[in-house]
Amino acid sequence: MPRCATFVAGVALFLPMSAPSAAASRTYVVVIDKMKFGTVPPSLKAGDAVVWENRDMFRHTATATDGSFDVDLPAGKKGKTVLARTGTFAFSCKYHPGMRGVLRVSK
Ligand SMILES: [Cu+2]
Repeated sequence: MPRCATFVAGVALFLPMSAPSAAASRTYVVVIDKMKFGTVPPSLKAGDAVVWENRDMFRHTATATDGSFDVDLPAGKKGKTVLARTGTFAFSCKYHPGMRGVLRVSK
């Protein structure tokens, strides 16, 4: 079956790992595919976690501009960032500066 590359490139999966609850922290997956970060979850809260899933054949990183996180992501691997603080965190890949995004973390 043909795969639509354009569609796949933009996909991010939002997968709460536990049952919905106002207080529970959640884990979201941001897929990196075809040299792009997927869509970042829109309503992150302090205490949530982001799992970065690198589906590319290239090594990437998820590196915060302010140094608050720096996740190494070898080809095909995942890495996790726990969002301890509220704020707006720009991030990019060390190796591919055109790959970038922003995490907005609220209370
Ligand atoms: Cu990269």
